[in-house]
Amino acid sequence: MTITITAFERSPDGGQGLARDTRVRWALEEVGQPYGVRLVSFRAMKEPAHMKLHPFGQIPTYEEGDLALFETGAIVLHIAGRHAGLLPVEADARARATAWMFAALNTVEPPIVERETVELLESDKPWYEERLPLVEQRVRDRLDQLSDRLGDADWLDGGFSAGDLMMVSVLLRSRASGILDDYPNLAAYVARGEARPAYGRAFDAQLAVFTGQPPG
Ligand SMILES: N[C@@H](CCC(=O)N[C@@H](CS)C(=O)NCC(=O)O)C(=O)O
Repeated sequence: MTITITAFERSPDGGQGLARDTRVRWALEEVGQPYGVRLVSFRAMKEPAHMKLHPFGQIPTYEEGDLALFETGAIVLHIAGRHAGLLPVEADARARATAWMFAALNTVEPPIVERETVELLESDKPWYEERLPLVEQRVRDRLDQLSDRLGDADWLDGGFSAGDLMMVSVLLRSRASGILDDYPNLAAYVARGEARPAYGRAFDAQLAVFTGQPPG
């Protein structure tokens, strides 16, 4: 069955892998599933045809036959459930890997996105100077805990899983702030994720949208 995802026609990060379609591309590359991409403009994302697929007018979406999905957690979980390679077979290990997916999206990503939002949208506000360190501390609190848990392991729970795919994707969003550099084991963990050939293919494909050049 053909898989089609949506992605930004012009990603605000210049195709540096931060738009969330990268996670979906990465998951599809890990399990060896080909996919097509429909590019959408910011205007088209808020028009009825796209809103029918995504109630919040965002990317990415995922279509496969009659199935249409939104939310990267649901999409990656769906891919990981259908194809071998992203979730352990053993039931308890599978449940733990799934827990790490949720931890990435519900516990680690929110403070990272909150900090980004303050930096991008509130820098001209009178509260900015006071607020930024507060939200930055919330990111550090989570990274302290995650760093302690990861220790010197390669991945969060045994072998690489969808939990790591999601956690690495989320941590990548904090790299531009410089915060990740203060956590050498997390920076190395992210680098291990980026070194995976599947990640490289996903990154190149997303960058190619921006540059207009075929993936190298
Ligand atoms: N929780 C959603 C977040 C989706 C999201 O924020 N997408 C961004 C791109 S990375 C977007 O479409 N932003 C444009 C907008 O919200 O108008 C997910 O994980 O899929």
